Amino acid sequence: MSNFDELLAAVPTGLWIDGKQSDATGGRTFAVRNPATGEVLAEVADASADDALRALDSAHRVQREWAATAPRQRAEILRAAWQLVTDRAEDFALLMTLEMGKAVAESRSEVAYGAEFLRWFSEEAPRIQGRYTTAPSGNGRILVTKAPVGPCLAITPWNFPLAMGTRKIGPALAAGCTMIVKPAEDTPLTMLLLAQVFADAGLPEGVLSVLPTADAGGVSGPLLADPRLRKVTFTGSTRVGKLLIEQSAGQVLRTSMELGGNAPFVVFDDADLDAAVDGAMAAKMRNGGEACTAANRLIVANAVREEFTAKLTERIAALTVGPGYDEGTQIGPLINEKQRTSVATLVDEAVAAGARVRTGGRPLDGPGWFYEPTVLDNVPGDARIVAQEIFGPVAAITGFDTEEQAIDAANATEFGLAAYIYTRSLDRSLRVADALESGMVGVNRGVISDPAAPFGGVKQSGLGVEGGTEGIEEYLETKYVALPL
Ligand code: TXE
Repeated sequence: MSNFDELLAAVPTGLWIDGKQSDATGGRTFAVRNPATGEVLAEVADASADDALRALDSAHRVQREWAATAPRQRAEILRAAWQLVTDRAEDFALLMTLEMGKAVAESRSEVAYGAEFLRWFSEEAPRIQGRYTTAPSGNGRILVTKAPVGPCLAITPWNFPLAMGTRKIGPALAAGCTMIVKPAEDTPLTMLLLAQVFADAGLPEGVLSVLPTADAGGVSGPLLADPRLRKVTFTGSTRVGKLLIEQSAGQVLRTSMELGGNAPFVVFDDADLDAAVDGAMAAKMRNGGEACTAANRLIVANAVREEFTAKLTERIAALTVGPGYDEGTQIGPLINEKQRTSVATLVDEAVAAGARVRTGGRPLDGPGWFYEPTVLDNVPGDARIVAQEIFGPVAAITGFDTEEQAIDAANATEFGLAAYIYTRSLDRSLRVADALESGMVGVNRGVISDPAAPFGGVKQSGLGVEGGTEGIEEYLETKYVALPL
């Protein structure tokens, strides 16, 4: 662990307020653990409601000045932060693997992906534009400008500890908003290191705060009730998203919600099956299945179902499971005991209802929250594993006969984030993509996230999008100024 110890010793463990670390009220701390061993990695400051208001004082104090900073200067700070994250990619990757568990190769990809939101939005900052036109009546001119929303709160999950932060921080800072981040209690270290990197990149004090806490609601509640906060942006469960929407009503806060998914992965009988298996491996097993875009339901044409299932089973059974920091590891542990129990229960229930285990199907003994990579076939349509997010390395396969049945099955969920279709027919891919009730559709592609594309869901998967030219709009208000002719 020696290089890990060195890395951990260099990461801030205090609250990040006013451009520096500070203790939490009363010196309270909480433990961050390595999910591969259960060992404590660090004791981190545990923010209270008072600490939250201290961060908001600071964000509010500098908001106007930050909004007035030249877009080019905001862009240069974001670009410098991208460069520093890129220079320290290996530190970020190891740190994420330590606190989140994922295979270090996946952490490295996340660093590149997560950092790119900073570079992408650095390029968007100087391109914020309004419009100017003559009223059709000829009675005046219309000036439409864009203004930053104001101080924002970001609540981020543990599954992508860097990227779920940067895709909120990037557009917020580019737009001229200040931001307070409440990282997930399982993975606060990555965000604290990012805060330090932003300070090194020249970000003025107070523009970005980070509040680790073991009491998420105790920190977010007072912030959402304070009229100085103008927006909350959240990635996490639909349950907590709904709660935050309710709590946002008091101040009529703007909200962006990236909530749970239940992605269908539809394989038609004309698909290139090897490509579909590759795609399913990426869409299902990436990040150990702990992704909101994960292929939750593999819906496969009955004509090719056995061939597809056999090929996928062979690949999944061959995955190497272990601590993420062992270079050969492909699947790390789940984040914590609660998540592993949740995965195990969904699998056990499905099997009791008639699903067939093709490989895996059990938690692994020993320390850490490991679960065997699993394939389930013949999953009954009414099993809970089909209705809710699995968030683990479990592929659940069902069959269909007609295109209409496939579309109906794909849409039979209250969620609507990602969907995937595999077919060689261009007509079918466009027809089905139109019919799917989801914010994103991958056609013959198992990985769709891209900082240059709008990421977001419909139905109970959320509100708003992150990334792309659209992503910055979430942090801008539209203002109309009426002028005489
Ligand atoms: O999520 P929570 P959990 C889904 C996935 C997973 C399930 C539960 O299905 O199995 O959610 O995971 C903060 N007020 N996703 O329990 O609780 C919390 O501290 C304010 C999908 O980890 O939603 C963390 O920062 N904040 C997802 C964040 O919410 C609260 C990613 C997410 O945690 C809070 C993660 C409260 N009362 C889980 N309670 C995705 N969309 O990618 C918790 N939080």
